Amino acid sequence: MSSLLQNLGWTLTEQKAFHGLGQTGWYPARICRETKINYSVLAEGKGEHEVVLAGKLWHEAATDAELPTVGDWVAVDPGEDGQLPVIRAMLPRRNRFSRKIPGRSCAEQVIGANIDCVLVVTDALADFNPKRLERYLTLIRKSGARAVVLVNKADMTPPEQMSNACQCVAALAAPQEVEVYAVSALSRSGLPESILNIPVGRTVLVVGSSGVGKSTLVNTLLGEDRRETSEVNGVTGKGRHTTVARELLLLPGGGVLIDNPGMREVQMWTDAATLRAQFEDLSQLALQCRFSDCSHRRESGCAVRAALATGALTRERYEHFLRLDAEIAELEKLVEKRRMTLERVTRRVKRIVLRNRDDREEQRRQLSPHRKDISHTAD
Ligand SMILES: Nc1nc2c(ncn2[C@@H]2O[C@H](COP(=O)(O)OP(=O)(O)OP(=O)(O)O)[C@@H](O)[C@H]2O)c(=O)[nH]1
Ligand SMILES: [Mg+2]
Ligand SMILES: [Zn+2]
Repeated sequence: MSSLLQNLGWTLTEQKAFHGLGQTGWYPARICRETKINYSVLAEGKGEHEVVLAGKLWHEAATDAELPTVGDWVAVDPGEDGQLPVIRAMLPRRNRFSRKIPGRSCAEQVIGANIDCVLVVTDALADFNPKRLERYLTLIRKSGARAVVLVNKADMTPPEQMSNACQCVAALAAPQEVEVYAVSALSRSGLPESILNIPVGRTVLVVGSSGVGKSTLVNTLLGEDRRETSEVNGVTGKGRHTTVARELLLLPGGGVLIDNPGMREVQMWTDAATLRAQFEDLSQLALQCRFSDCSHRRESGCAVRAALATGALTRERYEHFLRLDAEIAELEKLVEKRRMTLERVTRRVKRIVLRNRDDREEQRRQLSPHRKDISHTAD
């Protein structure tokens, strides 16, 4: 078994899935970079190189979330001489860390695949935002990866502010669900052993807002300045979004890091069932309301409002519960809109394919006027 693949996290599970494809000419690789058009992968004996995605995979993916992304294991066909190798298959994902695509879409964006630990970097200064951190923790829980929060820039922050921020983060989840550290990515101080020495084959995904020090941390762990970093000017915002592309990097000790561009938004991608499930307890409680059609607003004998009165239910959660149906309706509208857009795009692509075929046939007919009926043999 090859050592580069093992360092990248290749296990018997991937080995079996790859062999299951039954293609002896293909080789396994892990995606380390993604541009608008192409991918870069790391593979045994070939190092990092550019590949393209087979059109078949692109067409078969029902959503963007099903397309390969950084961290995915793929099977690559070396292809013809002088042409780029082609990704022919994606191996099943162990897990993925996703958010909602920014903006009004409801679609899922996969930030990284096959992730053991998500490292959220923040500071105790301007970036500190418990609501956003809570959303990160929910998304990490959904991925099944380990959650670690680094409150960075300890060297330039008053100690009390650092410890307040750390306590606040720790209170956002159960103790076994999150580890929190006050650190300085610049000076290495405070970093836990599990991050300083990421075990061979383990993948750590680094996320957080722009300017919090993700790339600085990555450089510190790599022991070299591989990733560009830059000053943040709080007034002009200049220097923001220094990192523009996600990248998977192999550490000298064998672990794997994925550096990300800063995220402005961390929203849930979700469906109606998940939304409802969050309020399962309140739905149960609502069964005890005096009126079966209780709106939980002003009726007497309302069990939900009774819970609000005792403080068992917070006002925030109560209001969210009242908005639930509206939120689900809104979500379903967005899902429907995306479905229709996809259908339109598919129809357009089909039209173009057909038109191109007609053009080619027309050309062939002109070139060989004696052959009459080639339309059924073309393509
Ligand atoms: N004082 C201090 N400055 C830091 C620390 N970590 C990062 N910085 C500085 O913060 C600025 C931004 O750091 P980057 O590593 O570029 O931030 P980033 O999270 O990668 O930002 P994007 O790539 O835009 O998402 C740089 O000037 C770093 O030198 C730290 O621990 N202490
Ligand atoms: Mg960066
Ligand atoms: Zn009620």
